Amino acid sequence: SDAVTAGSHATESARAGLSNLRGQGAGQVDQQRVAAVVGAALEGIRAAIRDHRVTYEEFDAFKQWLIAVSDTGEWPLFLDVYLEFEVEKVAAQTQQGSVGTILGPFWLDGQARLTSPATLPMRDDEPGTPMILAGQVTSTDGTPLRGATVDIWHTDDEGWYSGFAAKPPAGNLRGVVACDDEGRFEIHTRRPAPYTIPLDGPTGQMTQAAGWSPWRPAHIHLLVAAPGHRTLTSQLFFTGDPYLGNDVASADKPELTLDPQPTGHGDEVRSDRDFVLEPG
Ligand code: MBD
Ligand code: FE
Repeated sequence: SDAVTAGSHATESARAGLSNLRGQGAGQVDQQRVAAVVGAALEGIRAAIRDHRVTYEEFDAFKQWLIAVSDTGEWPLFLDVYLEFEVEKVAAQTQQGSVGTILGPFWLDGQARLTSPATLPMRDDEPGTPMILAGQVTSTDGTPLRGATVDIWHTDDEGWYSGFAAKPPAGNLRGVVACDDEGRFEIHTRRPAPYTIPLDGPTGQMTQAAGWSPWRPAHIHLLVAAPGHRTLTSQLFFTGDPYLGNDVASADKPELTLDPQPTGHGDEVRSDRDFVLEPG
């Protein structure tokens, strides 16, 4: 199924790749913090059981649902859709520079290394509107950042991510672009499409059972990095997208909206966006 394809690849990628990106995890955690955080999480669930008089039938269904999340490999999807935005908000309270948002489950390590101006790997007949994303990476004091890179990934024109769906070839619409000596980048790609989480897996089924929208607005994922600076994790969205403000992953922000304009070359569009990185 689509859910098992996406889920198993996201689980594999989370196991292998996340430690390269954000380090080895929390390590040894203080007992008081375990009791406080895990205790609060469990008490939230117990309160839901009490307040809504949850039955044994519902408790058993919950157990089956959790087992299905594991069986389909959807833990990365479920966690990044329903919880990551709160972790990102906590982190953002102590961060300077450009506004960021969540990483999500579909980043892949080790993609094509390109040099700006760059065209992302794509099929000869890659469908969708040609789009240029260009800008400059600077430090918080305005210094252009030599050695900056823009790791970029997004769906194709049908809403599929390469590496997580059968259709797009490996590496499609993903790349790590080296900026010029002034931190400038110009990336040629296709405009992505809105994305629905898999509807045949437990995360999508729970979402629909609650009557919530399973859609994310169309978005471009970015990791903007430079020597001596904190890597910015962000996404860019599009003005007029019907799913803005109703993102199933609660990750869209007004500061992150693009309004691409025609370049005059066929139906090509372009957006310019600069990024400011915090030293550290
Ligand atoms: C996505 O494409 C995504 O970016 C997130 C955060 C969650 C699910 C699918
Ligand atoms: Fe995404």
